Amino acid sequence: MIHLDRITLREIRLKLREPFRISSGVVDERRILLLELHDASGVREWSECVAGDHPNYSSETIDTAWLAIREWLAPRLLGKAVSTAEAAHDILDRHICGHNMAKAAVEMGCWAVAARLADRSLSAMLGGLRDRVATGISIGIQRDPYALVERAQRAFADGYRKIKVKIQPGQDVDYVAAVRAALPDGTDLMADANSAYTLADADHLSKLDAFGLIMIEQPLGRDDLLRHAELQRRLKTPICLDESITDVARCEDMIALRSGRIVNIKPGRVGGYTVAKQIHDLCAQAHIPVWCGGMLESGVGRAYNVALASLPNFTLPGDLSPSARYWQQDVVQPEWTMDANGMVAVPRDEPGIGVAVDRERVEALTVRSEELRAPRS
Ligand code: OSB
Ligand code: MG
Repeated sequence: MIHLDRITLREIRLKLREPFRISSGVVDERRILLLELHDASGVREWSECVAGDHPNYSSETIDTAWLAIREWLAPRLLGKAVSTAEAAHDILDRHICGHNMAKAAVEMGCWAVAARLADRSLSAMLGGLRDRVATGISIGIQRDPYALVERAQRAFADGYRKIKVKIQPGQDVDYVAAVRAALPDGTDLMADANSAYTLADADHLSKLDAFGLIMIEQPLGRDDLLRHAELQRRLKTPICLDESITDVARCEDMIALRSGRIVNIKPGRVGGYTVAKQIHDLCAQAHIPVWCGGMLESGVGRAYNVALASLPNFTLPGDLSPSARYWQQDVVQPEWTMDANGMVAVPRDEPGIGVAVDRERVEALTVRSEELRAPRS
């Protein structure tokens, strides 16, 4: 039984080592919402809400998530006994539209609390099998192709097993061509457009077919499954959907319409682990490979992504870079590291999320906090 009696919300600010630019905006300091869930048994665990500062990736932001958790989500669980984290998902989801990242932060925290109560790792709790996961890097849009090549070559030398470059109109074909020419043959390379194109760009996008990309991620609009299907008919390169896949039904639609051939699963985007696992299982049945995306998480959110990526159908490297790629210093110990073969170890021998949060550092970085408790009855 999970029986939460308190949830602490905190906003911390963490400066990225370099600004991260995608087609819809740039981040140089991450505003991060951390949750600490307190179970009546005395067990505590941390979780992270992946929403950003601005509604450019989805409609959510850290501020809408804070409101949703305080006003609608936390009150549904606080003071109540819930049998499993899946049951917590159903309680959070019922008659509340959207707010997936807010729901996910609470629901995934319940998974970690349940894992602690069972003295198991998050990975084991989910049914993960791998003890190491393959890691890719997501490189933001750079000033010019030379800067991108330099960045990609450095990533290749670091051992990353997949290199993803962000693109947008005007910074696409030349950039990808330069990177492809600079990397050894056979390097797994892909591009992510974050919805920057329309179907009118199909001929232009088909120029990317010349570079043997393993996929192009989310070229068109979030709600554009039909147009993605049309674009996929016109491209050799497999389309991978990210923003579009917000629940199991959207993934079924993608498969039925042939809007894409690969899925990026971000647990935050789909409301947590329960749905992430369902999408994983659906894709496994349909022979659709999946990989775990990232949202520039701190070491707390990264723990949840690494555990998810240990499930069997995560057959492609995830956007799971080590702590040092993002931050001067992470908020967890040990920090997340990657070996020279681009693998990150899954902490399968540790209960719960598998890393310790540096509480003093979190305190020092906190700009606001709020305690949520069960309403007195
Ligand atoms: O589209 O995958 C994306 C970061 C913020 C918003 C959207 C995306 C990303 C990334 C970052 O690509 C991946 C990472 O966390 O390393
Ligand atoms: Mg993406």
